[in-house]
Amino acid sequence: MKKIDWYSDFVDLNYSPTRTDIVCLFRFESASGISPKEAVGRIASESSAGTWTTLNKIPFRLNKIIAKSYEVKGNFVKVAYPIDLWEQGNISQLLSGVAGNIFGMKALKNLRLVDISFPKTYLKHFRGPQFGIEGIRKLLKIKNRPITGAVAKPKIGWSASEHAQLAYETWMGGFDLVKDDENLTSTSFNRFEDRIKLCAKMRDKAEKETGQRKSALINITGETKLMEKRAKMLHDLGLEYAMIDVVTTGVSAVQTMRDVCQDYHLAIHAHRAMHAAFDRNTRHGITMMVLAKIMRLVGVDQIHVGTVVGKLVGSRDEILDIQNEVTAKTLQEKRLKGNYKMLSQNWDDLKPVLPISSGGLHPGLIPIVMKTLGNDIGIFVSGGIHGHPKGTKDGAKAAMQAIDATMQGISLSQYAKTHIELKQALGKWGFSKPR
Ligand code: CAP
Ligand code: MG
Repeated sequence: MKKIDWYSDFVDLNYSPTRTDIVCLFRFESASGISPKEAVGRIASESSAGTWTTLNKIPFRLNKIIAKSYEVKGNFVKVAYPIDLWEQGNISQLLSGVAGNIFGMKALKNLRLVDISFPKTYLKHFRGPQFGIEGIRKLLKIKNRPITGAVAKPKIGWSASEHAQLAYETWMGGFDLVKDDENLTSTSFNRFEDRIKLCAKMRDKAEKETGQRKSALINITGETKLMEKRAKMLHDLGLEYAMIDVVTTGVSAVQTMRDVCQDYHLAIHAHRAMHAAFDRNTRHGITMMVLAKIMRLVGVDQIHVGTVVGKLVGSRDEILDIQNEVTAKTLQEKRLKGNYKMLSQNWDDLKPVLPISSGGLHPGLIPIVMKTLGNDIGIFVSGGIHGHPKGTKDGAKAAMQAIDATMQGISLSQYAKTHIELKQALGKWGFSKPR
């Protein structure tokens, strides 16, 4: 067996991936003194079966499982990974490979995992979304307008009963969903057990009074056994969703909860708090698109994708790519000015995930969000309703009026002439973008 040269043997520009390879797209910057070929050899080596030095003996099968950097264009490299490198259904192990040590290699100044393309033979070991967009719309009986939701604000501070009251006002203002904030799980003044009982009661009251379906995204985030216990409590109260902070709990915990939520018929709302720790720097880390793809694979039903115009970072282009990735059936490879942006992906029969646009929104920004992302989304307006001059219920009404106006193609200024709550919201926030 030829001695493996640990780096150049992981580069084969004549290689073309088989239909069972997993392909990763990286953007890399070599450290000084390291050629691009050495850099891409190290990326493929360290993320598959190599090490930093040649070894006295190597397994006979090594050549069959090593990754190959096979296409280099500028700062972009595509790496193909033989499927036998990966344990079926184990997404944590995949990330330990393609998103592990390589980020710390001294041979690279920066490295960004831009996209991963999963072959059918890998997809088939994952459940994917239980409900998907169609199932969510059926659950809430909302045919084609955006699904609406709001977080009780401030994030933390209300007692369980105050929280449930705020939820009631939000539902009575016409919103479909109320959501716990990402850092609200259970506190001495707002215990999980108390909050869900009171929210379930207020939800039934709001449904009776409005004749509309209402639900709550209760944050079950915590240790996995605790999340399982909490999911059962939600199910026993007839609530339909479990909210999980998918980054802080970890992909394996989400995988476990996907199975649990199947048994309890709970839709999963994925909050992505902490994602900006690794996806904000465009030269290093992991894109939100990769995280969103993994969450579709594992099987969440709703996921935050950004707003473009709100208070948190996320360019229009990036957010549209993420939205496409979680909703489309197949995606073609995409390049921008010669730079790779997205690999092709066939999602087979994995259901689409509802993209949630949230963060710094108020009624004045709703038209631009709908113009950018369409109507097959969730629009979450939180501070933007609780900060309404006349309070939460009128704030929710104002946001619903902004959606109605946009669905009818009427300008907000025109619609506000006959809708006081919208007029008051525009009086406070206008069409301003928060920072
Ligand atoms: C929004 C929010 C959400 C962000 C998360 C907040 O509240 O509750 O967590 O939307 O960002 O805590 O900021 P506001 P993203 O509507 O009052 O801003 O959706 O980008 O993941
Ligand atoms: Mg929040």
